[in-house]
Amino acid sequence: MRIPMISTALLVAALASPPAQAHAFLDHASPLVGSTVSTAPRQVTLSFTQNLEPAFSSVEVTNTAGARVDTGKPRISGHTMRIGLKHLGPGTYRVHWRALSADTHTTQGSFAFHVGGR
Ligand SMILES: [Cu+2]
Repeated sequence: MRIPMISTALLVAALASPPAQAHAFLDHASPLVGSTVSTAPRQVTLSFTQNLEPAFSSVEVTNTAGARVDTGKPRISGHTMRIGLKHLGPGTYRVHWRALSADTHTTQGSFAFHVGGR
């Protein structure tokens, strides 16, 4: 049976190959991606899969009208990026992030979270 043997060889090769080069992807966030929180958060924290280059990584938080609701410059340390928030009323907010990782690759993305009403 030659075909099963080839398949097994390919599988072993795939398992043995080094991991794909890792860019800085969003690993997790607070508030959680897509979540509804009852209390307005004071900041957004983003954790990435790689360390970030502070000078070329950024985050903005906007309301549904597109106005910024963050307090300005993010604080970046290692693989974590944080930004303060203005007082948020109930509503939907979007976090837009851009990350340059140590391997010089840029990634970007956005997600929403919701602040619930009373
Ligand atoms: Cu990369």
